[in-house]
Amino acid sequence: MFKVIIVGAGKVGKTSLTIRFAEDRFRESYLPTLGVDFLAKSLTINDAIIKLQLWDTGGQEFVMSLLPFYFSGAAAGVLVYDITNRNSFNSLDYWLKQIRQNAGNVPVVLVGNKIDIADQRKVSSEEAQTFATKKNLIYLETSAKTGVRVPDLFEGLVKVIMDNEAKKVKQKEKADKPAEEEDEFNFWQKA
Ligand SMILES: Nc1nc2c(ncn2[C@@H]2O[C@H](COP(=O)(O)OP(=O)(O)OP(=O)(O)O)[C@@H](O)[C@H]2O)c(=O)[nH]1
Ligand SMILES: [Mg+2]
Repeated sequence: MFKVIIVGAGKVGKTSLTIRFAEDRFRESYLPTLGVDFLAKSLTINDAIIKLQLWDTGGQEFVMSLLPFYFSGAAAGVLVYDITNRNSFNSLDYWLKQIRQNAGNVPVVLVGNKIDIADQRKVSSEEAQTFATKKNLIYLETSAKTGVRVPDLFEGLVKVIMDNEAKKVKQKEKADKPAEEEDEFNFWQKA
């Protein structure tokens, strides 16, 4: 089971993406998340059953101060902005910093949501992709309303988590080995 934090400014569609993925439905009315909501969903990838525990956090300013505590222990982050809302894109640095400070160097997927209303777009795909590349994030655009690319988002996320976990195991193996070699090196230096 992997903990995933869903983060970003208020009203960008974090809850909507989570509900679309977990229950395949959509709500037009806006109900701000006051803290954190939890949803779990299992996925089958390469015959393995992976359970994602989704921590859907509230993005409104008065909720923000409570959040960092909830970020620790996450295996990955989903950083959401609204392609029709420039401010939500401008606040990405703030949110990324919160993730890095409290969850560490976990894989993060940047999501530009609401592409069903791309006629009101305020942030180009190119600009978002450039930001993502610079910050070492994966970028994709979704609509929680129509459901477009929502399965891709979470399936991709699981793959990224699995790759990262495998990398961690490898790094640990590597870290264990040079320690012995280092001892040997010190021994010869001393001698
Ligand atoms: N057109 C469109 N509207 C969306 C989409 N996703 C969410 N919305 C609407 O945007 C509003 C905010 O959605 P939420 O999912 O509650 O946003 P949130 O990021 O969870 O907001 P906070 O909990 O306050 O941080 C709601 O009215 C949704 O119906 C989308 O893909 N397209
Ligand atoms: Mg919400």
